[in-house]
Amino acid sequence: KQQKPVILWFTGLSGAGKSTLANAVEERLLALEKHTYLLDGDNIRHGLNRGLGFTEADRIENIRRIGEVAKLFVDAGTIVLSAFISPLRSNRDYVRELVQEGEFVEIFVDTPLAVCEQRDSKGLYAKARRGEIANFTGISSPYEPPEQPELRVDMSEMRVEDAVELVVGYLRERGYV
Ligand code: GGZ
Repeated sequence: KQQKPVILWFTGLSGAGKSTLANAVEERLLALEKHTYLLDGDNIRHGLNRGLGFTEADRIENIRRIGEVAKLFVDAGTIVLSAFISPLRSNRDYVRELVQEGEFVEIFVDTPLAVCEQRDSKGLYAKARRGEIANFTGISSPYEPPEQPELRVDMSEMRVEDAVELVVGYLRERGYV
């Protein structure tokens, strides 16, 4: 049976838990024998998008290219998981328009800034506060929360396994898995 492709678009602040959740969802989907591909900073910002920084123009180009790549994977029948801050609403909506209705599922990883900053696993928020990193999302660069995401999860209130259940449950109800 042919698999129904979709882009699972995780958006949220640095340290919100996008990559953690996307990786855990991917593991679940692989266990269900689905074809998946995870796009994240490791394989995109260090490769295809090496050279792009964090100015507004560079972020827009970053997300535009990621959207085009995600669309290619959709054409190939894959479940694509994308984990980037993608702070601009218009930018996310642009990607949504690249694919068919129902092929873009926006998942707002809505962990509060205070929690992300408190955790600060990479020390980036501290650096941003000290002015050592310019244009840092949530500190010196905007984050526009989705108005009508298909799903919303706050990783400070929810265990990863429960968030995975929520995402996979959504996909199951709609026949993606
Ligand atoms: C935000 C930055 C910045 C600035 C470096 N602002 O927690 P991380 O480290 O691993 O995730 C962040 C990542 C964000 O890259 P994205 O491609 O997801 O951003 S966007 O969608 O806005 O294009 C963070 C690190 O890169 N990082 N400088 N100034 N995050």
